[in-house]
Amino acid sequence: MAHQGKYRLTYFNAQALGEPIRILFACANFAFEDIRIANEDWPSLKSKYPWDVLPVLEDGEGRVISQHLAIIRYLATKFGLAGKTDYEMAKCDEYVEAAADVRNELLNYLWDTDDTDKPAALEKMETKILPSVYRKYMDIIKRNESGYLVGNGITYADIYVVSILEYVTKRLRMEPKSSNTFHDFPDFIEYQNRIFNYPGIKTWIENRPILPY
Ligand SMILES: N[C@@H](CCC(=O)N[C@@H](CS)C(=O)NCC(=O)O)C(=O)O
Repeated sequence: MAHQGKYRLTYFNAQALGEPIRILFACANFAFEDIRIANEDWPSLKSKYPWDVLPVLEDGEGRVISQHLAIIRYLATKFGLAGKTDYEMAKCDEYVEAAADVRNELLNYLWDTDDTDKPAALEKMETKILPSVYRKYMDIIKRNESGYLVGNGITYADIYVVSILEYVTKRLRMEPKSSNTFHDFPDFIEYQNRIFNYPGIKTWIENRPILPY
């Protein structure tokens, strides 16, 4: 493996958009440098990155990739975890984009400065959006029979979906008015635990920093 240990992933000391990429490295048993920028250092560093945002991947050969979905797709393709056929690759993308949509809903909620909208938006996340996506992902997994979203083994779609939804639920749980009703999805939790116990991933999950989200 030509680039073993040469990749540098730069993100903040948070799970959020960095964690699916870190878990992907762990799943592929591929060493990487896990750089975490302190929030107070960010303003002076921001302009050094291609789009002024993190995460950013450096490949050890002077090449830099920004945008978290570009990074995770690039690595998943390299690691053979992006689907085996064109169709499987497209389905991985589909399931990943659907989870990214849920994160966008979270951001819409968090960034909404109109306090009168907030309770309804939080309720919508907890009682409509999350239950609906959990159900849809579980239906897909049941139909697929392999226990994974796409094909007959783990792909980056499984990793991205469980990691991003973990982040979204952890972040919502921090809201004082969270009802936490969205945690009653044992099928999804069982699937998430199965992915988190996958060889390579299990060691990462057991040793990763404990962070609020
Ligand atoms: N479209 C980008 C968004 C990345 C993004 O919003 N990163 C946030 C952290 S989650 C960031 O860098 N925030 C610092 C800033 O905007 O100054 C991606 O998908 O990677």
